[in-house]
Amino acid sequence: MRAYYFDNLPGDQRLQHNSGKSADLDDLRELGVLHWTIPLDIPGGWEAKIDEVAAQQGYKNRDTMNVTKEGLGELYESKLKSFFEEHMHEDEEIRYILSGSGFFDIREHPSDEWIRIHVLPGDLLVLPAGIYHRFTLDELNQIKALRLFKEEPKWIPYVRGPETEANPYRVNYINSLKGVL
Ligand code: KMT
Ligand code: NI
Repeated sequence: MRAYYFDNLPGDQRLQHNSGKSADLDDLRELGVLHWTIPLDIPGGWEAKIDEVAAQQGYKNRDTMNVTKEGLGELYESKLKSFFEEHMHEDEEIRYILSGSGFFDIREHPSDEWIRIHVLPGDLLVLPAGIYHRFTLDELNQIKALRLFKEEPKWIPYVRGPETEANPYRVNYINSLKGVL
């Protein structure tokens, strides 16, 4: 995992867009974003380690998602488009990267700047409910991720707008940040 501020320049979303200003785990933690590195070749197996974190965090359900042309079929273009539209969820977005790579962009609050997180195999990333974010593949054009869920996934992306500002999960999120500032 490597994180930095997005350069906001137009051009292919799959390129790095590195402004040159880096972000670290503390910056992410202040935004409620959690990260663990669990190498795929860890002794005892990554599955056991994921089970441990899942038990501790209460992640009861999981599935695997393969974001490639083959994996998504006719949904490919529309899925990629909706992943990259700025949105929030009423649940955490929990991803363990099994192969490939990609970029999660998260909005810093209150600056509203994008922080770009490059995820690689072995990264476990948790975005809190209510955070504005988006996702894109990088130039490798493929990522396979384990998705973990606390409950049944209420997997609705709410595109940022006046309604999301009033969404109770968004309001809770913003209030939780005030507690740590
Ligand atoms: C999402 O919801 O944005 C995704 O699942 C992105 C692909 S998983 C790395
Ligand atoms: Ni999302």
